[in-house]
Formats: sequence, structure tokens, C-alpha cells
Amino acid sequence: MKFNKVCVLGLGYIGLPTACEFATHGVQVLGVDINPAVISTLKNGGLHIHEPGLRALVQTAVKTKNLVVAEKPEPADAFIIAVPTPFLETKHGDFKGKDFKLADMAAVEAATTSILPVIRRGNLVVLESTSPPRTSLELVAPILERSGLKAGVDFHLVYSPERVLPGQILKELVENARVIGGVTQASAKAGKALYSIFVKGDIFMTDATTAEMVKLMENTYRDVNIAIANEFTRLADRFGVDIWEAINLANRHPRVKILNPGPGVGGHCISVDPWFLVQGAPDLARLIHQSRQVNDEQPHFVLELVRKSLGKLKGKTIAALGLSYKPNVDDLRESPAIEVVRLLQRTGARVKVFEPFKPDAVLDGVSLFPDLKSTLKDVDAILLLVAHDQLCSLTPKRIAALTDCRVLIDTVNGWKGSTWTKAGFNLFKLGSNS
Ligand code: SAJ
Repeated sequence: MKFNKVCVLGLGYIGLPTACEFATHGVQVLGVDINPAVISTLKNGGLHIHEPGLRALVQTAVKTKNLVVAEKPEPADAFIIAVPTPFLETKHGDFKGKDFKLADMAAVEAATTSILPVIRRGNLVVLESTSPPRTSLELVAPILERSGLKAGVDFHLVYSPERVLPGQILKELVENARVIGGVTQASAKAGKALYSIFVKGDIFMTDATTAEMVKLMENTYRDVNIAIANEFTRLADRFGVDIWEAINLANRHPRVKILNPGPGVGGHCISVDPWFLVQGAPDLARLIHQSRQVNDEQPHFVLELVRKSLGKLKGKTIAALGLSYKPNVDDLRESPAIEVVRLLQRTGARVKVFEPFKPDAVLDGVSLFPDLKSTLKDVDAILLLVAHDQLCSLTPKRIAALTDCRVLIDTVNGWKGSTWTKAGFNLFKLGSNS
């Protein structure tokens, strides 16, 4: 198959870099986003998301004149759907009285439907969005077949999950192995031909449902492993053990690799995707469901730690450092740090927030401060919620120059105890204060 023109639907963290890769490899690309603000930002040479190296890649793609952006798709040889699949609001009591979440497929449905007027015989349609098993066969194919064309016969349809790590998207997009699941073998081959244009990693072909399941298994595996680390932290707290030392020692075993505990699991992937398996088979996905709940409860343990460190919280002022869902990114989606801030506010504490990657973020009821100096002024405690490099590298000297506060609470093992205690700070750490 020849791909002269590719239409990428959804210009977020996945769609935009993917569109740029095709454009810089000589393919004409139409990048589509239904958000007019995204389109106008890109048309004016701006960028609506932060990802290392992305600005330069977009500029290079624009220079080639191969990348054009618009609000609606046009006829093309291939269509790539890279829109978000968040979950719907928590439903209480849907499964044995426990919280239960369902995939919100509205964006996938809308993007697929928007291709209908322009799809032609011989096209390739790729779904990249993380989706519940059987989405390609039971949601995407039926929508596209309203065109009168048949999936796997008149047009190719594949599911190919993105697997890139925010913070390293550009490198991983090109170098990671890629799984291509076709509704037929011919579809998988067409998908492989498309991604071979820029992917340097191995490309594996399979069927569409296996590819959907593979993606969910990867993120669920990580979620379950973080849940055990978080549960170990609670046990360490109960038994008077420093979890960081214990994990370090356990990980010296050749077949043990315990992940890092922290304030919880966020982002639009790992905190969401396991639900897609739970919703499909709640009777079977018990460990997965439990792990989700363990990770979702973690902000409450941070609240307890703050209580232990400060006593009664009503009327206290706390500087919260970091708000994104993980270190060195600006993405606030599903961030456990936000949940911690909200829990603290509910106790009557005042929370001053500094997020160096998004200092001007606007969040309902949350006061963001533009810099460290204004954040740390007149506070009772400094709470480290995200291990951003620039926050972990703060020194006692620098903090002492900005504030009189000497109470530090570290939820991410970002600050080394002895460095701070020697300088007269009182450091409380998640998992090491029995
Ligand atoms: N986290 C911990 N402890 C750890 C590691 C992570 O608490 O030891 C937390 C992070 O702070 C964050 C959350 O988990 O809140 C998720 O972060 P992450 O770095 O594990 O993953 P994501 O969500 O940024 O990206 C994941 C990746 N999947 C896997 O590593 C299996 C990535 O490859 C996927 O492409 C991405 O999900 C996605 O888009 O699905």
C-alpha cells in the first residue's frame, strides 16, 4: 500500500508527535482536532502541550510543508484515530457495592463517525486510543460500515496501541516495538507498511482484539505492581520499617523489582486502563480491581502523614510542591497530587500550590502561585508531591533563604533525610515515619 496522505485525528500527546513523524518522513499529513483553540494555537506556531523536543519536531514538520491542521478530516489513504478514552464519572455500587468506572468511548465514536463522509475503498483506518477489548470489531467497524464498505474487505482496519512514556514520547514513538492488530491479516500488513515509514523498533502483527488486550495488560501490570508497593508502604508504617530502605534491599534479589510507592497513580493511562478490563469481566478481574482501589486510596495516606506531621490541620497553611501526575511533565490529568490538595482543603487547611511545569494552571478552588518564593511565604509545612528534578534538587540553603518554615513532608522520596535534618529541618517521609 502507498501512503501519500495520512489523516491523524486527535492532536494531543500521541496524535501530534505521530503526525509530525509522518510529515518529516515525506508523507502529506492532515492533523485534525475538534478543539478550535488547538488548531489556532498550532496555526500560529504555538504548542498546547509540553513534551521534551516536541516544539522542535513540530517546527521541522511545519517547515516541510507536509503538515496541515484543520478541524475536519479530508479524504486520505490512511486515518489514525488518537483521541482520549477517559472514564465516565465514578458509579457507586455497580459491582458488589464498590466503586466502578466505565470507559467513555464518546471521543472514539465521534472521531470514527467523522471519517464516514470521506472514507474510500482501499483506505486503512487505525485506532490507537486505548480501548476495551473488542472495540475495533464491535464499535469502530460497525460505524465505518455505515459507509456501505466492509471492514477487512473494502478497507483495512487495525488496532495499534501507542506505548510511549510521557516525558520520552519522541524517542519511544520511533524506537519502541509496535503491535499491529488487524481485523484481517491483510489489514495487519497494511498497518505494518504504514508504521514502517518511521518506526525503527520491531513491528509485530496480530489480530485486533489481541492488540487491544496487550495494551491493557501492559498498563494493568504496572498498576498492580505500583499497588503492591503502596500496600507495602502501609505495612511498613504499621511495623515501624523504613519502606525505602526495605525496597532497596528487596530489590537486590535478582528476580525482585518493586516499584516506587508515592501519593497515588495518576495520568490518563495507568489510572484508567485497568478499568477497561474490570468493566468487561468484573467477576474475573478481582486483583486488578483491588489494585485500582489501593492506588486510588493512596492520597488518604498522604493526608494521614500530613496530620501526623502537623497535628490539627484546620487553619494551617501548607505549601504543596508539584501538581502534575508524575515527575517532569505538565500533565495534570487524574493527578493524585490534586486529590491530596483537595483532601487537605477539606480539613480546613489553606494550600498554596506551585507547579513549575504549569505555573499558570487554572483549577477550580486551587490557588496556584507563580514561583517558589511566593509559595513558601508564611507556611506551616512544605509538602513535596511530585519528584520533579527541579524540586528534588532544592537544597536546605535555598529553602532557608525563602522561608522560615522548617517542616518538610516528602511523599516521593525526593529529599535525602540526613541532608535536611543536619540543616535543622524536620523531615517527614511517606513510608518512613512509624
Ligand atoms: N508511579 C508510581 N510508582 C512508580 C511508577 C509510577 O507511583 O514506580 C505513578 C506515577 O507517578 C504516575 C503513574 O504511576 O502517577 C503512571 O506513571 P508511569 O510513568 O508509570 O506511566 P504513564 O501513565 O506516564 O505511561 C504509561 C506507560 N505504560 C507502561 O509503562 C506499561 C507508557 O508506556 C504508556 O504508553 C502510557 O502509560 C499510555 O499512554 O498508556
